Amino acid sequence: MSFSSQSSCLAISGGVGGAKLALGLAHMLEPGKLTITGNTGDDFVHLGFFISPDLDTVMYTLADLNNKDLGWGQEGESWNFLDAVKRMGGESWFRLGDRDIGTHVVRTQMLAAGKSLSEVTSHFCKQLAIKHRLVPMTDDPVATIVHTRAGEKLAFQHYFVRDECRPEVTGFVFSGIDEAKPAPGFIAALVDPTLAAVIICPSNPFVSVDPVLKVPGVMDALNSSKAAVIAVSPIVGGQALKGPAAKMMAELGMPQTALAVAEHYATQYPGQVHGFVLDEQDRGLRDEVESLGLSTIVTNTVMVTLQDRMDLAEAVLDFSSEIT
Ligand code: FO1
Repeated sequence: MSFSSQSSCLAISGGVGGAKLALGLAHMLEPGKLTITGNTGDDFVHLGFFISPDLDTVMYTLADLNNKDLGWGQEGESWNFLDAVKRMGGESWFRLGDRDIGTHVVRTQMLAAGKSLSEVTSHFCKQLAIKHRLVPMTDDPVATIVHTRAGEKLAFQHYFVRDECRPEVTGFVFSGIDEAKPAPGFIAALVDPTLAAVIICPSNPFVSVDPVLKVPGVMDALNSSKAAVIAVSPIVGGQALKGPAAKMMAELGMPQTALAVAEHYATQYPGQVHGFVLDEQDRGLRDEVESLGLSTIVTNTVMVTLQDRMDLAEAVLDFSSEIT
């Protein structure tokens, strides 16, 4: 069954992996029918700039400005600012490209002038002629803190970029989440009566998806919705497609498998996630995932080309129509 043109879809995305599927969905759905909610737990202030890496990765991807080699930042970057900072003895571990800094300067100015992160993101999308809605999970400050075996509590970008994910993790805290409210565009998408599919993109379940789903009010809204909630595994053949998800799983004492990702969603959000998408390489896990109570499809989830992104988007949307 194919996804009805009257229905709407909400995608939940972290950075690079999530943005690939978000782009596929943007090619398959009319602008009014897709909202993409980005994780903001990775956001931080660095060198005086307010940086929102996951929103920017999705935004640059939708505008076809993304750096295809790095996965984050803009295509055709130069690094004069960073070199100058380094020369003056400043912090250069977080690589801010000259073009990318334009985004951070304007965002920082607009936030200081009293605009919300939602307003800034919507303004940027207009400037870049992005037709689909991209919204933060919240306009309130939420910061992912990584707890480590050595006892340190690291701000996310210190763990991820500065320390290159080396510290062994023991858990994650989303500081500020209890006081956070879903951003207006996020809640509007959740309560939209035409919402038929919520797609959890193949992003890191612990540090990209959990912060979004744990914003107070999100689970209640999902509970009241008739939409099919479908997660796409970011683990394929025992490896993370990008980033430290598999390493984190090992350190948290979990098997490094797509099945363990499905278990994570099934136990963290009982009854709330209805479907799971496995890659062809993990076909053998299908029965075990289904025994968790999740309907399952097996398809190619490794997105190399634009066609791969669109094919996966189509498969996931069709799957959502079958399980509602
Ligand atoms: N990731 C890196 O691995 N190294 C960097 O120097 C880096 C800089 C950077 C600058 C702007 C931006 O929007 C993202 C950037 N990222 C960098 C990516 C980012 O830290 C992560 O991909 C996400 O936070 C995880 O989704």
